[in-house]
Amino acid sequence: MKRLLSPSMMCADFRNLEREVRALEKAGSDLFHIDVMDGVYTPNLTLGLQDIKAIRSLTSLPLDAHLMMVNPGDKIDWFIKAGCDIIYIHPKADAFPTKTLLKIKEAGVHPGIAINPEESVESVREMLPLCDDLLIMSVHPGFAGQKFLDFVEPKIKELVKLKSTYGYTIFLDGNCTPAVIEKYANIGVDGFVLGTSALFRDGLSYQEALAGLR
Ligand code: S6P
Ligand code: MG
Repeated sequence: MKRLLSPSMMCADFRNLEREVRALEKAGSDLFHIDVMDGVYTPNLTLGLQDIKAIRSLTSLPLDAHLMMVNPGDKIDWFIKAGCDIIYIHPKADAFPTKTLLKIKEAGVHPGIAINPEESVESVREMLPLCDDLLIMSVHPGFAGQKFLDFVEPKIKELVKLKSTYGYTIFLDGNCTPAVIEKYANIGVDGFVLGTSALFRDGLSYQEALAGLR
């Protein structure tokens, strides 16, 4: 099965966004991961609507927006209109997460949830039938360059087992090194967010890095 590779755009060189998007697309990216942090839900402030619109204007590849913000339901129309193809919310940041997921679906966009390291399968069970995509966090949301939290492994395996029941696609986000990608692709994870651990690092071109990860 093809591994889906999604560069994390917060790690890209924003001095020349157009060059980055074109180079990543040419190198074989499958989609673009866009981390939206509001400085309230997360101890960091990153990309926003203007960045999404700029990236949207540069590529027709799918955009997956990872909303790390409080009350995403209130603002979901913004992200739908900006042209996102997958929208992940953090369920605990939303008063009515299932309402938001249904709204995303109704708009013809793929709904997804991001599951933090300390959140169990049970805590999101009701949402699984409503999701097209799951983003399993292997670090705490907020920063690139963190260490992989090994205790998430049993949860990843449990959610992989439930794939045939619910039909979702699973992405892993956080410290996805080449070794992590190899290991979890073999277990059944479909896609990986690529940050400083596998793609945005010195020594390898995007072309070489992505070819290696395939
Ligand atoms: C973290 C964020 C992620 C990071 C990505 C960075 O809050 O959701 O998408 O951008 O994990 O990757 P790396 O390889 O630097 O950990
Ligand atoms: Mg992310």
